[in-house]
Amino acid sequence: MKNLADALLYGILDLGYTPADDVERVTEQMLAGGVDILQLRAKDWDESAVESLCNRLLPLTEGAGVPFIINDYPQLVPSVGAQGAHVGQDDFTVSDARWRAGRALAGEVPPVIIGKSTHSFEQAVAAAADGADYIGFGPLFATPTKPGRPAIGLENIARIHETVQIPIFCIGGIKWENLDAIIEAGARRVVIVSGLLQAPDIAAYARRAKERLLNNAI
Ligand code: TZP
Ligand code: MG
Repeated sequence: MKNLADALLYGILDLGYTPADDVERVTEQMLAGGVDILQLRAKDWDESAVESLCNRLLPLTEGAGVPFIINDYPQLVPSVGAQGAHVGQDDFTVSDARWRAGRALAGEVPPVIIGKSTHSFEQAVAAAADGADYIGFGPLFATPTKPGRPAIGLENIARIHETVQIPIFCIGGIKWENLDAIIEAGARRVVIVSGLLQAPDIAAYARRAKERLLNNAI
C-alpha cells in the first residue's frame, strides 16, 4: 500500500460528476493515471448506498495499492476495510472520526488515515493540532464542486507549508492550466476533482499532472 507521506496527486471520485454505473471504469482510469490516494465523495447518498459503492471500488484500489478514503462516513471504514475517512469542518472532529473509524483503537498497523477539510490558515493549523493525518486546503479558486465556499487564493500556501508538518493537499479549481501557478505559490500536493473527472482521457490527464508534481518534488 502506498504511503500517505509519498502522495502527491489525490483523486476524488465525486458522484456529482461520475454516474454510479461508471464508477469502476473511472476509478480504473484514475489509478492507471497514477493517483496516489483516492476518495469516494457521494454527497447526499445514504450510508448503505455508499457502503455498496465502497465494496465495488475497494478491490480496484487494493489491487493498485492505493489508499481508499471515504468522505463523511468514518463508521464505514472498518466494515468495508477502507484505509481512512475524510471529514469537513462541520462534520466530526478528527478524534471522533478516528474513534468511529475504529481500527486505531485496536492498534492495527497501519492505522486509519483521517483527513480534514480546511478553508483558512487558522483552520489548517487547528486540524494539524487536532491530529489530522493530512489536510485539504482550499478552495484556492471558487469551484462548482464546492458551491458557496469562497476562494481563499494562493497567498497562504507557502506560509501553511512552513507551519504545518502533515501532508497538505491544495484543492479547489485546480486544473492542468493553473498547476504551474499553484506549484510556484508553494503547493506540493494537490487534489483535482472536476478537472480529472471531466477530462476526455482521465488517465492521461492524471499522468500529466502527476509528472508535473513529481518533477517539482525531486
Ligand atoms: N473542498 C474544497 S474545494 C473542493 C472540495 C471538496 C472541490 C474541488 O473540486 P474541483 O472540481 O477540483 O474544483
Ligand atoms: Mg463532509
